[in-house]
Amino acid sequence: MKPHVLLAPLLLIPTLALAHGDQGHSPPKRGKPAKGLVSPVSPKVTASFDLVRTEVRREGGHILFRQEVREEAGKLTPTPTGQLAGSEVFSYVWPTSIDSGAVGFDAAQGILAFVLTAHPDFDDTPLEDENGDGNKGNDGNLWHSHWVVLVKDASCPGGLKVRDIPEGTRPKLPKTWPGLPILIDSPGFKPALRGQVVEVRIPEEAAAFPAQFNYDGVTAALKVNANLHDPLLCVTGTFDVASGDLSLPGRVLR
Ligand SMILES: [Ca+2]
Ligand SMILES: [Ca+2]
Ligand SMILES: [Ca+2]
Repeated sequence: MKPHVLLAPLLLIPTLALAHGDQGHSPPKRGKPAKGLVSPVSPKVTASFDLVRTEVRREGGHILFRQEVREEAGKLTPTPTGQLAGSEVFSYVWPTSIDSGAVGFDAAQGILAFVLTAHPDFDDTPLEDENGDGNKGNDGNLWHSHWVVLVKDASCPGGLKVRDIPEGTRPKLPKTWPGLPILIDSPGFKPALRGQVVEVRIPEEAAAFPAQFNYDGVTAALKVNANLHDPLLCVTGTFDVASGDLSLPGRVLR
């Protein structure tokens, strides 16, 4: 069944870019320091992508990335198309002010985002067997984690893409880079999606996390280019944005 969802283009990308350039200097959101980003129920948004709370927290040697949605976290995944080209990806996204160098890419490559994705038409976790059947290449439909570097691209419907690796170049890549020609990492952190909650715990030592950073919460759809080249993976639109304006107002809680 084709999901009935509302997708909005990322019209406020300049704000996002500005927030990134000004990383670490935004004041905490007044009045809500202990709760992360609280966002309104959005009846027009599919319940499983309707963000009501987003937070990042330091907890017992881990960084907890957490989102609460209206209900049925993780329920909706893309309709399979049977091929990689033109296939869809659904995602829970935490864009951050963390430098791309912190997870093993070259420094200053764009907006580093922690992302959970599901996409039934391909597998990009060649080191992980998420469904436990002995085959590491057949479980892209199950929610799994990535780091991605997002940059602007006017040819994408949502105005953003996962940064491409131009042919003939050899950028710095994390050890768990899955081999796609884009700045994506498949670090294997196991997510939990149940009820209203989407969460992942990342060991502090798994990345060079700064003492403090900014974040936002986004639920979004992406699409693999029908021609399988640059831009390979476009953001096509958002379901919901925690801050409402992609200004990355979140501060890490403890
Ligand atoms: Ca909402
Ligand atoms: Ca896999
Ligand atoms: Ca498998």
